[in-house]
Amino acid sequence: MLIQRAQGWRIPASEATDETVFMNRRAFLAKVGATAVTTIAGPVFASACRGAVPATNGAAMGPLTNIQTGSPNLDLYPSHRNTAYTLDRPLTDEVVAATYNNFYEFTTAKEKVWRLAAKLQTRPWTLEVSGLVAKPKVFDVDALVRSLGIQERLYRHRCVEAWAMAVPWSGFPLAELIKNVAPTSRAKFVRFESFLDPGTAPGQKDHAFHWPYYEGLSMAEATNELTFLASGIYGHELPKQHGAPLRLVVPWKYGFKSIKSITKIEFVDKQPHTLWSDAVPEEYDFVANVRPDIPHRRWSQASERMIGSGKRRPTLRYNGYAEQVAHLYA
Ligand SMILES: Nc1nc2c(c(=O)[nH]1)N[C@H]1C(S)=C(S)[C@@H](COP(=O)(O)O)O[C@H]1N2
Ligand SMILES: [Mo]
Repeated sequence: MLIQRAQGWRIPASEATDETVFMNRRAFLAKVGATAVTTIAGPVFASACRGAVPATNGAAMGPLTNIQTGSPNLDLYPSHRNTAYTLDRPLTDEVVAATYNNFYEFTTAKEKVWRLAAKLQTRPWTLEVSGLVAKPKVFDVDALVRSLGIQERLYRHRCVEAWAMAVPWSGFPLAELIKNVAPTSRAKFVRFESFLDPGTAPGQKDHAFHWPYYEGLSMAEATNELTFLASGIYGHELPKQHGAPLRLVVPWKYGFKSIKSITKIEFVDKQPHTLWSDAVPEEYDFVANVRPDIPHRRWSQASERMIGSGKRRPTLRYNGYAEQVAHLYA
């Protein structure tokens, strides 16, 4: 029984059959609806959709507008772009990114996440920061975003399943939040936790995983310049399926490290457990750095497939961020 369950939920990690990315543009447009029209006509840059997406509520409006109403922060978007972070590839279509998601709390079916995630109420939302810190605090996420301010960064994203995208995130470095809570010298790792609400998130009834989703980084990783907390994408607040109101972005690691809809951040002295390492330890380790030379147990990691275009590219060591992070693993 247990083994069968395990095999069942391993299947979604296989990228063998994936229709979305092989669908032609016209068919894809028809499927996602008219909201796509303004932004799908080529590589989408945040500047091209400035002001185009209102914060309205609802799945009925489509994948791009699946954003919680009542934002006090609309004036913050779009934010200035930090040009230190450049890409070697076009940005992924916004609609493609918004309709091809991993968010196991809702479903393992990537194309269905955005509709199911519409139920999640992402405002008001509190983030509890605790553990080995001098100044623990429960933040209101909207107030936190306003007080730290936001910038835009273009990052590559590489899922362990070998699909990849390139998107403009809006947010702030995790290091800035960390400064605010003043970790003690005993803090060696950071543990992150997502929400728990099986009534809203049916995937949390699947006991193959221990909910809520939990992840972790070393302090050196957490304070690296690249490590980012995103409140927005494509020049507006995060649609719920991307992990509103606040999600981690760790671009040199496989995507599962980038935990969505964070409720708790805890500073600890020992390496924390993580959801994927606990569920399938032989396939997902704590460090999870993008490495073309280390195959997954069931597939090669030597190349990756860009969602939307379907273009295959060689996987880059540390997802192309060796300059910023290789020293952490020397
Ligand atoms: N809470 C939570 N965070 C999560 C996941 C998840 O299932 N639950 N999936 C991860 C994986 S495997 C990937 S690839 C990215 C996908 O982010 P995106 O849907 O915004 O592209 O989210 C990560 N964060
Ligand atoms: Mo992933």
